[in-house]
Amino acid sequence: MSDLLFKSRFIKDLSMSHGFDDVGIASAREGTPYQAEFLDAITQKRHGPLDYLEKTAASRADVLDLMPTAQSVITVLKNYYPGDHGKVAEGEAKISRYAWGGDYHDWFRKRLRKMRKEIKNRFGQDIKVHIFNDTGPVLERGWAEKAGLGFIGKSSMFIHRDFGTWTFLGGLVTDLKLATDKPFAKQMCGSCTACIDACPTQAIISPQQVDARRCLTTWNVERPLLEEAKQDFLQGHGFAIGCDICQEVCPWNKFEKLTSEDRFKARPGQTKLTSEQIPDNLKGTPLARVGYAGLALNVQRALVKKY
Ligand code: B12
Ligand code: SF4
Ligand code: SF4
Repeated sequence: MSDLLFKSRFIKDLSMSHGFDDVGIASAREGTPYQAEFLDAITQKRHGPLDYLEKTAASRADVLDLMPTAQSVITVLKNYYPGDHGKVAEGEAKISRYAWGGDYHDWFRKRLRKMRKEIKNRFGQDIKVHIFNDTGPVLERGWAEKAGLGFIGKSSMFIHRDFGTWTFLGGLVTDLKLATDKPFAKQMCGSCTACIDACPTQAIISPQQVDARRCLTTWNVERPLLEEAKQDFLQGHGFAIGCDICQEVCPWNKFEKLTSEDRFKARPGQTKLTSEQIPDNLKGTPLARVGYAGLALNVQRALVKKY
């Protein structure tokens, strides 16, 4: 086995031993995937109120801006699918499945930090390793595609062959040179347009392009207290936190598998909300980010009757 292949094998085994469901490696030296598309989205202000995307655009658009000596981008993925909402009663608003259990950022951070330590112990303390999961300035879906893990669907969700769309992404940028995987070459939506047709706010403006100004998640997770969150077209869609509609209709989720991780499984009282039932303790859950004031507004807005 070549030296590069040996190192890659070590890192992949390490990832799986930490509980990730898949891992792939891409070269950091051959350009950042979807750089032009990302910059177009920013120029057109499709990020709306998510100003952090614009502030960190240089690094998102070019991983070498984040780490000039980077050689490899390792992407890990975790299936979080926790089940179905079941019957939704009058007065109940749904919570998106990503938020049914404990916060995923802590889960990823803990494992990625351990991996960083183990990589340095094995290959040298001077090796640079930058960990990322959601909040880092890295175009995670593009890197996952380049690492051969799957493809970006028309919904702009990253789709894994076995787990569909219900996955969290994260990984490591490093200056360690590694054997890379073949990028996933094919976009496998075919003629399907189910997500575009089902999106209640017409946020998927064309294949692979979500306008964050129209996506429910922007307003009911990231910016519930802003004046714009009151806009008419955002009301009455049944989700108080996030939105799963473009994923629920995706045929790639037909064979969804329940998550193997207890932390992401449904906790009592955390799959649906009513105005009277907002959990007492939000700590350590994705609901904490929204806060009590946001949650109360979101429930009301999700349940607005239009006609
Ligand atoms: C900002 C953000 C949001 C914003 C904006 C989303 C958006 N489309 O930009 C909002 C708040 C709306 C959001 C919503 C959700 N998000 Co979000 N979000 C992010 C974040 C932090 C940055 C994404 C980003 O860079 N957006 C900028 C746009 C331009 O990039 P993009 O949408 O990823 O588009 C890529 C491709 O589509 C492609 N592209 C763009 N235009 C075009 C055009 C053509 C022609 C082509 C071919 C390609 C192409 O290039 C882009 C760059 O790779 C990432 C984490 C990260 N660091 O990557 C999580 C992330 C993408 N989100 C995630 C999740 C789970 C969600 C939700 C499902 C949450 C929910 N249930 O409510 C929804 C899904 C909405 C949707 N259909 O995308 C996961 C996705 C996992 C997966 N399997 O895909 C991520 C990766 C977080 C994580 N670490 O797991 N999110
Ligand atoms: S998460 Fe909901 S609002 Fe956002 S693009 Fe998907 S279906 Fe549309
Ligand atoms: S619903 Fe259809 S078009 Fe949308 S991502 Fe899934 S397969 Fe692709």
